[in-house]
Amino acid sequence: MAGGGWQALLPRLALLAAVALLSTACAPKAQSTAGEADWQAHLTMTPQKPAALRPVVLNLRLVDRTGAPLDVAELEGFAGMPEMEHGESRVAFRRTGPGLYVAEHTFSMDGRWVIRLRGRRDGAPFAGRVAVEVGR
Ligand SMILES: [Cu+2]
Repeated sequence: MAGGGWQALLPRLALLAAVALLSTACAPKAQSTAGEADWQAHLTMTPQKPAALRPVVLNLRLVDRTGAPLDVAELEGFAGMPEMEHGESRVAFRRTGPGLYVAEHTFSMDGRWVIRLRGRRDGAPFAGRVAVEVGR
């Protein structure tokens, strides 16, 4: 094989190395906890390590500052990627018990996602977000 062929591969190898570096920058995270001062959201997923284009079941548990179930009326989720501009897709949460919500969702890409939460708590607007790592 001529040296020219090998050198032509170099840019591609450099790109692969850069992508690999980016991929390892974020550790896998199957579970996510996020919250504001007086509530928390605990997210678990099945499978634990979701991959792009494969359905995943999202189990969301909301609790107040005392750890008691937190019910949010009309809870909606919107999944987006902070580093990208392809917009958000709706995550259709439904209530399955006190403070418990479940949704099936298929993430369109591997990477870091944030699910924005929106609803009403005691008649006032509720907003939050949970982070999800997909395909890592
Ligand atoms: Cu994306």
